[in-house]
Amino acid sequence: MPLFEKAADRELGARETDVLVLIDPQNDFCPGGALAVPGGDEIMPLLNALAERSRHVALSQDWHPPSQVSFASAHGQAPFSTKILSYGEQVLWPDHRIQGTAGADFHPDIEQGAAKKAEVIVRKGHNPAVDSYSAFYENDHKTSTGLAGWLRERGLKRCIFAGLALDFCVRYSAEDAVAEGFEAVVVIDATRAIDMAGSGAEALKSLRARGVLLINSDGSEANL
Ligand code: VGL
Ligand code: ZN
Repeated sequence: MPLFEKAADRELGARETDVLVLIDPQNDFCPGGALAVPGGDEIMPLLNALAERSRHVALSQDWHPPSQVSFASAHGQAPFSTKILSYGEQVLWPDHRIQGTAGADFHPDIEQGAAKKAEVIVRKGHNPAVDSYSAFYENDHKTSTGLAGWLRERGLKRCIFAGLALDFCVRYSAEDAVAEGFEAVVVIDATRAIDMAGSGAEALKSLRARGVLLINSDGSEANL
């Protein structure tokens, strides 16, 4: 079966019920930042281009207090190690995206572009005791950010995800979108992965298994 049954799928974001959800396009995830994702800065112009052609735009912003349970510094452990916390296994990260700091700001391209069009900005990870990868739920998989309700009340049905990082916040956002009954698409060339311990490949496998459509920004099948 062809990937694109409808020509409209090549116009991702153009439908009245589509929403482009740009995940965490912030300074700390770009080269030179506290938790730099390789090539993270390269996708910003593409995120803006997607925003321009999208009917609705939402942004998420990783927004941590100065001390957060996901920070390695809070546990005296090495960054990128893991720890079992009350809500499950958590990767421990370098301190990043602290509220009100330059690292937590959107990348300057986004400030000048997609952020101006965004109808909503969802901040997440502000609970000191629970991290939040997904833009829908904290990592306890119970505490809602309110995004699903916002989307429903606005009558939006298809979430098109791009941003950082593919294997953490983009992945879990897309998976939660499906769990909440939305259609979910990930625009692969508009993401970059952290790719620790095989997390990139695992994310793609899991996204596919949950029925998330993986495509490129030109509408072609993501060649993965
Ligand atoms: C993210 C790790 C920690 C992300 C945020 O945006 O993918 N990953 N905080
Ligand atoms: Zn974070």
